[in-house]
Amino acid sequence: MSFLKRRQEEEQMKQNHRLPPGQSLTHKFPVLTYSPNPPFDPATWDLRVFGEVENEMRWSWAEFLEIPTVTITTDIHCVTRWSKFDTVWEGVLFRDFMKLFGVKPTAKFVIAHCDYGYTTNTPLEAMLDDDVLLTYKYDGDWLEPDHGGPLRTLVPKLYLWKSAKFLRAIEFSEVDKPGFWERGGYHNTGDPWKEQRYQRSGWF
Ligand SMILES: Nc1nc2c(c(=O)[nH]1)N[C@H]1C(S)=C(S)[C@@H](COP(=O)(O)O)O[C@H]1N2
Ligand SMILES: [Mo]
Repeated sequence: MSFLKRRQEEEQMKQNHRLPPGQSLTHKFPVLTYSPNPPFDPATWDLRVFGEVENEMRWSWAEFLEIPTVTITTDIHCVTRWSKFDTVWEGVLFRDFMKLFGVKPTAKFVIAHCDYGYTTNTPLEAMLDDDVLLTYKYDGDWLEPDHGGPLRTLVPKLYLWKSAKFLRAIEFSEVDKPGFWERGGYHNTGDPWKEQRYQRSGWF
């Protein structure tokens, strides 16, 4: 077998191992939003944190940009069956962000609230991983509105609908509160490696 052929096969094996079941690789970056992109005015935009926290807080855009960031490279997986490898994101590490206001031990779920009413729920535990961000830069540039700019959550270990675009508030809750797609029939957890795509309780 030629050197090149072997390298190609190795690459393929690597990709197969990285691709969750039922997914295919894309080099594009598809856009999936049920709403229009919200207008963004840096003078009036804010991000709020509320619920089971020690201090409910609010950041203006300028204040939010003061928070230290990290940059990560990660694979992302959409329930519509595309995956994209090695995407690069800069943002605030969620578990560091939590130290700014303190989370009460009663908090068990994180609910992301977005412009136009999109919500998505995630167990707090899943938000503590070292790849969960509040992100505003993609591939070195400001996050485009199509991909959730100015600010979105990034939870790469779950299907991408759990990564909330146009994020405006984060709720820490004692009880689970299924979000927009979760109420619509998407799986409540959404682990791509377990193919947790849909559950039968929703509107389809
Ligand atoms: N606010 C908001 N966030 C959202 C959505 C949405 O419609 N509104 N769609 C979700 C879905 S279903 C997916 S697959 C991803 C798509 O992210 P992308 O458009 O950057 O690929 O965003 C998720 N976050
Ligand atoms: Mo999606």
